Amino acid sequence: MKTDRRSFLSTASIATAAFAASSLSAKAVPIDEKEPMGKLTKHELPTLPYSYNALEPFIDATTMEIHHSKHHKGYVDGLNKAEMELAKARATGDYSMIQHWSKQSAFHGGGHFLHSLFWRIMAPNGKGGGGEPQGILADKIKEDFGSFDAFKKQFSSAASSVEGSGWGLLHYRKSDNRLIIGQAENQHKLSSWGTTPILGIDVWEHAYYLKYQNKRGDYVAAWWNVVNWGEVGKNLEMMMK
Ligand code: MN3
Repeated sequence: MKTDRRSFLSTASIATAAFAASSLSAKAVPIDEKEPMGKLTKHELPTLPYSYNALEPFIDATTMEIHHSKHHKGYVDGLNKAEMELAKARATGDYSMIQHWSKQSAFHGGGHFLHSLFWRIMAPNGKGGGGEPQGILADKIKEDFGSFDAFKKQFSSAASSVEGSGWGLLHYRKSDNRLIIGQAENQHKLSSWGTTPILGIDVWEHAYYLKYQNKRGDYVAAWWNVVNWGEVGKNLEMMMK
């Protein structure tokens, strides 16, 4: 049977896939309904809800442009490639590369998910970005961390101290209805099960090095000025349902 990319993509009936708290751009593409390989999703780079220079002076335009158009694009392409290769393995029964493509899928899939979240939970300072959370999110932060200041200190510490490349994350854990601060190394390691990120800061050097060089703590401190608390609150309320 044919396994080239065109044959996978040509018979497209298009559906939008919503992915937890993040609005990932994706089209579900059936490969061939007669074949047992299942569906392929064509993941796409989401457009930013603001211009590349909108987060200045806290995050510079060049960093934003490279980060979105090159780095995030790379994760989208990598995830599409990994899922294609896994579909090919199902088609051919050749699983000799299963470990490699499973790892690639987790790495690039984590990258696509977290960057899609990252862009959405930021906004220009004073136009949705900065300030403090309101409403249910504000109450939940106070309940689970004691105060907004205590939350902010723990989150800043977690983000600043990620070993190597990774993320500082605020997760919602539905099983006991609470917020948890965590770290991720790369895009996916250290993840805990049963939690969904509702806020995250990318602390890979590509996210800040042009402007902040080695001063990751300064970048984390500046980043609070562009956090879109309204969006984070929506993510929380969606997960609490
Ligand atoms: Mn990044």
